[in-house]
Amino acid sequence: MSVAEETYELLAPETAAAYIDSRPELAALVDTGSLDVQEIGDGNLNLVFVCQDAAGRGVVLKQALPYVRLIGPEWPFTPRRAVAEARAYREHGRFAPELIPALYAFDPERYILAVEDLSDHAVWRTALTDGERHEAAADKMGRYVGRLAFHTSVFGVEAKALKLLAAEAVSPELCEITEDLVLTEPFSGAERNWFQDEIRDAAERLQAPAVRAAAAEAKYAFMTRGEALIHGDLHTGSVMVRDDGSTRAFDGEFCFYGPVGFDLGLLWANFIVTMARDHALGRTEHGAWVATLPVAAWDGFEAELRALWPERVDERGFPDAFLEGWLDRVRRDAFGFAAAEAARRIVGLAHVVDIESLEPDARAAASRGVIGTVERLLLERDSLESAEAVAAIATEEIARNA
Ligand code: SR1
Ligand code: MG
Repeated sequence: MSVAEETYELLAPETAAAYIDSRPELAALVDTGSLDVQEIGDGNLNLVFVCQDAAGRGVVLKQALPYVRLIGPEWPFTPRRAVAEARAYREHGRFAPELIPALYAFDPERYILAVEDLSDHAVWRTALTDGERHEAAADKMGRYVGRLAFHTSVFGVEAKALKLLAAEAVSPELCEITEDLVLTEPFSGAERNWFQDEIRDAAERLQAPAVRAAAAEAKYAFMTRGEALIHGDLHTGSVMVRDDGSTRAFDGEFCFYGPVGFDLGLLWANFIVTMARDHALGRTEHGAWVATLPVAAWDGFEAELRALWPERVDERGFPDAFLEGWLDRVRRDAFGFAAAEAARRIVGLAHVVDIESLEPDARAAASRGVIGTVERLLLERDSLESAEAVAAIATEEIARNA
């Protein structure tokens, strides 16, 4: 069935209780007689209902719309992305249950996921934008990537079984969004790109031949390197944080077998835009702390991977000497992906509040700083030897463009 032909009933706040009652595995979670339902979907794609009863028990219902919410029904989009998100929670839940929300149920006919209510958490992007610090979050998200890099790859899964899992998880429409919006359009121009007039010169530098060639290399890696079942959209708006250190990656609808460096690169890019915001607002101390996050995420990733490495299923085929080169290549990939993600947050379709909520002059300066960082990450990637380079370059470029 084509996307356009798919019809299914959309949830509304007034129908959520009846829906929960109709599913025995959900009915026990909340008292639908006293249910308060709020639609809070503020992302680009889906409906999200927080359903809480008078005793404070809750469940979140997330339903994929048959179109891109950010644009409207004129951009039809497969709701089967909910199938991918259920897969992410199920697979990643095997080895990282404390780092994602619990999946209570999945309804493949109406594309509804019922997941743990994380209302006592905040979206990490919001927390960072507000100048908050969550000390453990970057390390934990790095460890999450380390675990999925091991447990869903040739390191943790027998080779034939892995090929079948990867075949089941192909997700062409979701990948196409990333290939277009993140890895192509910031570097080639597109009608749906938008940015302040004041930064047109900087935006146009992203289309310089050497920059385009480097971005193309990142796109090629994304399209050809099916290493592990990655999250696929691990920006700071896809992470929930709580003051006690609880950190959860959610919104796994872009998961597919792709390059491990993509998840790390998205984290890095979104730290870069927060650094630019902090500089624009004169939040020196917070900015200095955010500058430590790229290394924290990388170190968490590397520590987790190294700890799991002795358990690999094919020790004969992947000797210890292989690991160092593999880590170097993942880090190099991540520089390219971070650059592409940062670029699209400035000139592409989907911008971020970190930058957009700044006053015009500050926004332009912050945007220029991010673009300068993008150029250097892409053009200097072969000489960058550690994750420290991300914040070092961003610090220089943000200050230089202020
Ligand atoms: C049209 S979808 C735009 C973006 O929203 C999602 O969160 C992904 O990041 C995607 O690229
Ligand atoms: Mg999302």
